[in-house]
Amino acid sequence: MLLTQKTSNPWWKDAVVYQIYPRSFQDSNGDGIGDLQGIIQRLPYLEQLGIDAIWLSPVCRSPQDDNGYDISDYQDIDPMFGTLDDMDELIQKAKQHNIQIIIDLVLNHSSDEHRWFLEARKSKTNPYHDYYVWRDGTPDEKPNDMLAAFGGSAWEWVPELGQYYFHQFSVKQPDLNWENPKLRREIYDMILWWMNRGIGGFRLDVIDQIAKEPDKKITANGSRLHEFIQELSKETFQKGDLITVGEAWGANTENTKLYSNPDNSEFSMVFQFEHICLDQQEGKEKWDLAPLDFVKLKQVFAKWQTSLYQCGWNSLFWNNHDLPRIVSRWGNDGEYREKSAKMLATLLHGMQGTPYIYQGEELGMTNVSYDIEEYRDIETVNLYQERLDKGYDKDPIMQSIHAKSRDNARTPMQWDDTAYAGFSTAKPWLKLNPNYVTINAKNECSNPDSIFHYYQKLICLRKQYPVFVDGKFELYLPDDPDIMAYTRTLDNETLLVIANFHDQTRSIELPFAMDGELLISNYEQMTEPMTLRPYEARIYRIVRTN
Ligand code: TEU
Ligand code: CA
Repeated sequence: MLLTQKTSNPWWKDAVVYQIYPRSFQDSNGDGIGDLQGIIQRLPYLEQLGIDAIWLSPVCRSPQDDNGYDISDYQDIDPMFGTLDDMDELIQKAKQHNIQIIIDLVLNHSSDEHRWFLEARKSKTNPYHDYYVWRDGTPDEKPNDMLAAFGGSAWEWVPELGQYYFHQFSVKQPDLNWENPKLRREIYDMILWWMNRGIGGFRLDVIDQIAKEPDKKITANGSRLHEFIQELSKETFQKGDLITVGEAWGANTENTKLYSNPDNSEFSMVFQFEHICLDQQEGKEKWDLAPLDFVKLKQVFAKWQTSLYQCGWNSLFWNNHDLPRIVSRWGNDGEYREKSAKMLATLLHGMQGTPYIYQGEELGMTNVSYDIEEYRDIETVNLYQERLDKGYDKDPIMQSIHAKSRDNARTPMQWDDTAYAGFSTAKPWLKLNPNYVTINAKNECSNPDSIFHYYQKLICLRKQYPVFVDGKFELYLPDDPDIMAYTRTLDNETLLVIANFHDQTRSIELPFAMDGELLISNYEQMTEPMTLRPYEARIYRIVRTN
């Protein structure tokens, strides 16, 4: 794979990416678990939507302690999902549908069943020992009080060695030691091997946590982070024409200028989560529910849009496999489900950056409220037990789980209204959202006014008008409690994006006339041009002709 010539804009700037959570997308062999052949079957659907790339959550060999984010072989496919031949077939067939495959690289940690770790824990002198992060100690004296994301201490005792290993996530996800150049080289060779198979890009799991310094209790943004990323990029990504996106909960607008430097020295872009964590208060957990602040949301979007203009690049997303469904979170998943889903899509796709659609978002799929027995996610299951042990009542715990559990995003894809929603012929690994009978792809594809067709149109607009890609962002009405309004301007062309975030009709006043060509709207006819109905959204295109 050779470096192709750089045009003014890399290909991923007007691309739209679709995230697939493989175990929940399409089952092809009747075991209730989605797989690679299932994805191949659905390529025509994705081509119809108009996306350019698929980000696949991990499909490599894994004990599935964290649904594949615990990899035991980076160069093989988990039998649950298929074989390497299926993967090669997916890469090739997707290309025939003009779709690139982006794979998920989990490089902060491996599975404790990875060959490296099995070796590493044999002895302190084993050549693989230093691939992981170890500290001496005694059974009752941990190196420090750091906690793991999925509950309990971040240190796990290995009696045979008289040492602890460090894990930021589950005990089955030991952290890799990026200080070790041999480990880094081994990772680069593995990435080059994937690039040779025709991969279109990589999503890098919790990449801001690879340069951890546990003795200083530093996880994200360690002092060697950008040095490691620049080496990684140089040794691998820069040898191809890829889209790369790092997951970085610790990203801010300053370090994202490094991460997404247009000189291509790190990644194409990162996922940052400031707009997601708006309700997160200092010292509180994500489970401690707090109200959402709309004015703050606008400020955060505006800050990122403005800060990265011409010196970095944004990713645009509302959803992923770790987050609740956006229509249930910021929209209205009852009466105004369809309107609010379209409104949220309009706001996001009107901004500058590369949009990501998470499977089912294009159908307006919603959160679920199950009993605890139905949940499968390690984080949810552990959280439930941890809070019970701490003396919380069951009701508030379940309220938090209903609002925030990662399984909200992971319920099987709703294809049609038949048994198991066309997802499988057998009982799915995670319970289907009962609303699949009405909310499903079959209905959406047959209705020209559907959320699906609205997304399709937004994707077309991005390809049609360069102002969607390059236009400069400006926010209006920053303090308005209901309306988000912004423009995007490129040369003599301006896009005006306006949306009513709430369920009351609102009149608006902008410092200029609202006219031009109406490119898209989620309501049929215009009423008063300066009035927005519940969750109404519009994009106008205004061209100055002087
Ligand atoms: O997630 C990173 C992460 O820190 C959180 O999103 C985490 O999932 C949790 O919700 C915090 O409350 C990435 C992956 O996206 C996630 O699925 C993995 O479980 C995690 O890394 C570990 O690999
Ligand atoms: Ca299957």
